[in-house]
Amino acid sequence: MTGKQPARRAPRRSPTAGMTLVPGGGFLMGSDDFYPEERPVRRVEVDGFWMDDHPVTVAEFARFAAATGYVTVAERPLDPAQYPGADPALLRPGSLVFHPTDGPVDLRDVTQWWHYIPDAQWRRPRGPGSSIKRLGDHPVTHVAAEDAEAYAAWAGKQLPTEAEWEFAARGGLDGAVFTWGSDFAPAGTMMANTWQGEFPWQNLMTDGWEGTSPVQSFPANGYGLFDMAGNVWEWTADYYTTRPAGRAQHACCAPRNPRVTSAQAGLAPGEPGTRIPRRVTKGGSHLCAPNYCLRYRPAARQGEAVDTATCHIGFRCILRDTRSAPG
Ligand SMILES: [Ca+2]
Ligand SMILES: [Ca+2]
Ligand SMILES: [Cu+2]
Repeated sequence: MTGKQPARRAPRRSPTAGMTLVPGGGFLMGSDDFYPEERPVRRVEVDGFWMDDHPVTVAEFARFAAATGYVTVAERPLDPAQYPGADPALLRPGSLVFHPTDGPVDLRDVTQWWHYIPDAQWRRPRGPGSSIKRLGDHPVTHVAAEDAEAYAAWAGKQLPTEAEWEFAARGGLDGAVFTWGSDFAPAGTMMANTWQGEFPWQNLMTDGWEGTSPVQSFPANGYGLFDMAGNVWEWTADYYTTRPAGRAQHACCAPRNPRVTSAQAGLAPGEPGTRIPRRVTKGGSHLCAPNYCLRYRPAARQGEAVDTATCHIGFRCILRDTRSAPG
């Protein structure tokens, strides 16, 4: 019943067009100034790699789906055994879609703005009746971690670790709050697609976009990477733990290429849905607002259940271990 899984392709030997070289090096990972899960700031080293300069777009994902017949997690029938007591007729494939509320609400209850919409998927990002006709150059959304992995394997690429993603997002600006520096809007210029106004009801769209935006609508960072802040959250290869990768610190040396590969580490004891491991997502999205979620920063991180798909999570790929010299 699950989708055809495309064969894993041998990793490419050379980057594709639209990839940019991220030189390896050491950096300060995390932040002590915002949310607890980002702490502490610690020195981490990563090897160099090539990275897609934009999140995978709807058009790019459509080529993958057409070539392979791949069926995303959000399109697959739900297994009634996983939902004891639920009316099987209601177990329709779907995904989470954001709807603004009519006015200010208690921000602790996310079900006021997140709705499970049957038949919502990457081709219908706002649910039945919506389409991707004008969204070809927007990031693909409604993809679970497994979908991102399947695309990466088909492309002969990999998903970045959290450390690789954060190093790339910083663009060489060690310790800066944002991917472009420390001012949110330098000289009044909006640098990323986030949410301006009071979340979740007042979307002022000072940046020009209500939902996702075409990739590369905002300036690139120091490594030539677009949309590392905002637009869509991006899946990484690491499982989520509140003890982030590279946190174990030894006086002698910074951890090199740290990663969290144990799904067990991604389980959150005592929280609902604990049987589903979580992966780290990075970069924040068009739904991140200062009054709720100031996460359009390279240090920010969020744990998402691996089978979760929403209208604000996408991904991009990297390529490690190529011998090809930078052009
Ligand atoms: Ca916006
Ligand atoms: Ca992003
Ligand atoms: Cu957010």
